[in-house]
Amino acid sequence: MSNVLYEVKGNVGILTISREKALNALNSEVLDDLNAALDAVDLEEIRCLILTGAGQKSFVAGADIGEMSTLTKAEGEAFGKKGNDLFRRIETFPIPVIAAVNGFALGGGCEIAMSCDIRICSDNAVFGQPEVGLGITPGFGGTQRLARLVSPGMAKQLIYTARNIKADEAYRIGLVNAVYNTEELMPAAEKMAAGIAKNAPIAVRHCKKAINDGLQVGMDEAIVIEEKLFGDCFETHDQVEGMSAFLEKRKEKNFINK
Ligand code: DAK
Repeated sequence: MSNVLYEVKGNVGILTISREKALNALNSEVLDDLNAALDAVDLEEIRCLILTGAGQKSFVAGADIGEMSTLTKAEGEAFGKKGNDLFRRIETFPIPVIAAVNGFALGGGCEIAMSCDIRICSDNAVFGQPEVGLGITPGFGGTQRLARLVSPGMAKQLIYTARNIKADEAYRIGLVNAVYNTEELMPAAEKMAAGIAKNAPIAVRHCKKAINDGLQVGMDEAIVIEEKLFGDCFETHDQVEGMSAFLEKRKEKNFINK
């Protein structure tokens, strides 16, 4: 049985990591199931994804410590690559991915949340990179993404001390965009996703690509990336539709993802 549930609501897909007995910890099977779930996303229809964890206690409590405990060097590298490939796939997935963090987001859990475009969380969420306390480094991109998302100094403090932080501190340092009561988290995620899904899909995808790719290079090169993607929009139906709606003072827009 799959450890990942996939539900579609309108143009929004909801991926739920469902391994509640281990607080949704990521073992190889969960990583495979997440990959398979992403394969199943119909990019013609789905315009935004939400990633969350089953239950009200944990988003993802990390990579599976039981599975990792007996790995050889070669197996450790292979496990790291499997996770990194998946997380990079989420990060570069053509449509936005919102992490709805509903509890523990530790180690690999914090790392998978950071590979998403946007993070929001419940007020019982706990974030941290506890790896050095286990004798390892973060292995699914934590050293890189945390330093880019918050600040190098704050990332170093959190990673070196292995200290967990609560939702309010995660909000204060900019790791999450907003904090909600547990019962308000998914409605808020769905509302945000629907707000994204109603916009011109190709334009939204191009924005994701422009931001992601632009952050990898200097400003002169970054601005050229933006120019090209901006230009591409003028070959789309949805650019004509969006601008016509404005000029005709029409509220309803018929974006067709073309
Ligand atoms: N792995 C496996 N099982 C886990 C788990 C995890 N990360 N976290 C929780 N569980 C399991 C527990 O073992 C327990 O199972 P049973 O004993 O019932 O069979 C069940 O979930 C419930 O957990 P607790 O009984 O511990 O629940 P509590 O409420 O008391 O505590 C907790 C919740 C989240 C504070 C605690 O479970 C905890 O500290 N969990 C571990 C958190 C953690 O350290 N996570 C980071 C893992 S390290 C790499 C690739 C990846 C990584 C590194 C390198 N390369 C290959 C280079 C990533 C590393 C990590 O993510």
